[in-house]
Amino acid sequence: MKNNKISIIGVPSDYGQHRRGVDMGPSAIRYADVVERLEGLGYEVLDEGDILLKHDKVKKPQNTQLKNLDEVIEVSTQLSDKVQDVMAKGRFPLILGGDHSIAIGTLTGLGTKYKNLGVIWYDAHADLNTPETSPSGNIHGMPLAISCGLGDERLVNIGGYGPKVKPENIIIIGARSVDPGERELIKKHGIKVYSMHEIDRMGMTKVIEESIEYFKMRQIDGVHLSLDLDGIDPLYTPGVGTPVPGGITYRESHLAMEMLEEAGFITSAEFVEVNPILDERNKTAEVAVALMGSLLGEKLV
Ligand code: HAR
Ligand code: MN
Ligand code: MN
Ligand code: MN
Repeated sequence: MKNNKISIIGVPSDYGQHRRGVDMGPSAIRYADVVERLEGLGYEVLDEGDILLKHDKVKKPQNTQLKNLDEVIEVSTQLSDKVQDVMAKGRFPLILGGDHSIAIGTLTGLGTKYKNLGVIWYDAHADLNTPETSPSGNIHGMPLAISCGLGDERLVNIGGYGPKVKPENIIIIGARSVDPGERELIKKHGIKVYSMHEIDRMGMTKVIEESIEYFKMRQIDGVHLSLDLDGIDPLYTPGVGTPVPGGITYRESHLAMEMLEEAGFITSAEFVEVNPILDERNKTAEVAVALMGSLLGEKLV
């Protein structure tokens, strides 16, 4: 990576889903020595601290198809501003979640700078639900749809504009739990997906080689990696709210990160869905930090 300055932004939000504890993800990742790991690679690392969440978690009447809507809007708006500050300082934004709804804020911030952003969505899920198709009403199942301009207007237009990304600039890697409405959107909008089937058949090397070529052909002006730890097999990352068996292995994930690093085009990253309450001895946060190492240039020899 060309940028040698990294800013870490913690987003302790669990508003996008119903399991408590994912709000402790940023702490768990810091506890796993993220700053030390990246400093060890020669980066100048600035921990910008956490986004402050003002809302208290009192139960109130819910929009059942958009749970915690107001809170998600507030977190997203704050995070977007923070991402823009970090980019204005010429630093690489590294965002620590929090559940995956935070990607709405990340992409809102990034979209103010990158007009043709490529997005790698490393995830067991497609996160392409709309309020109409969502089986849960959990917004962490919607951020990719929202960022493409599909779904509730208030979410689609966060930051005063939308959409934030082009569906043709998205590559989903690791999908193995896709809802019927999401499948339709994938077909309709030409979103590129390497599900577990393709990863098994082609191998991760080919998947990433093709992804790099695809982005070059699309003439992207930046690439954001949005890595949901549930993309990896729960054997390695048990500390996630919605584990799905049959996932990407630990080594395949390192290989993917290493190849993306070699391509030299990642301009921001986020690691989400680390839930230390569901974890085994902080294993999931440690995997997250190890993968950040590979993404940012750590070599075995
Ligand atoms: N597709 C399901 C829903 O929308 C489950 C989404 C789950 N979770 C995530 N996102 N962790 O990747 O409710
Ligand atoms: Mn909580
Ligand atoms: Mn996700
Ligand atoms: Mn997921």
